[in-house]
Amino acid sequence: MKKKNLIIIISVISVLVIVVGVTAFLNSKSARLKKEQQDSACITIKKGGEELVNIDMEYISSIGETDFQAYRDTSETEPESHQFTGVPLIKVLDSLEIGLDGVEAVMVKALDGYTVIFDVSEVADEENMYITYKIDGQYLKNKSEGGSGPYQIIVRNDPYSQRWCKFVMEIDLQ
Ligand SMILES: Nc1nc2c(c(=O)[nH]1)N[C@H]1C(S)=C(S)[C@@H](COP(=O)(O)O)O[C@H]1N2
Ligand SMILES: [Mo]
Repeated sequence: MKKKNLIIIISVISVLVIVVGVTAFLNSKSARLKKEQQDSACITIKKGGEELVNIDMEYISSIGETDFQAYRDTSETEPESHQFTGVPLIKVLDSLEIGLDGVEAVMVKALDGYTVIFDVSEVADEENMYITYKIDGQYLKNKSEGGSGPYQIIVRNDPYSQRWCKFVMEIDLQ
């Protein structure tokens, strides 16, 4: 082989190796950033409008996550069965030692201003209302990524999923 050809081949291979390396580096960086974003996503718990505590994904999942099945119905899709992962809201409140004495309603507020009011009896039912963060084993994406997360309140007894509050930021006991 001519020396010139060899130089060309080596140059091409070097460029490819660099491109692959840089891409892998950028991907791992964005995956790490994404994981950090996910981990630091918080929900504020309030009582009568006053902030009690801020909880993150690590705390919520440590309470004891469960998988459950529910039918998701959106404006664009027919009802479909999915497996969700989350923690019953009542368990989160119990673990924070936040009692429901004197509480009548629970107001859930989202990033986009959407607000859903639940009767306290809906919250007390452990198999009904969940703070959810995974669908079919994948973390719920943020609003900006076209998802319904990082947290979504899922109410299994609501067959139309209208009250499944997406992008949950705040839960206020009233
Ligand atoms: N934060 C938030 N949650 C929401 C909504 C919304 O606009 N914002 N829409 C509700 C309605 S009306 C329905 S039908 C379901 C599914 O809405 P989608 O079709 O917009 O996903 O989410 C519910 N939860
Ligand atoms: Mo809707």
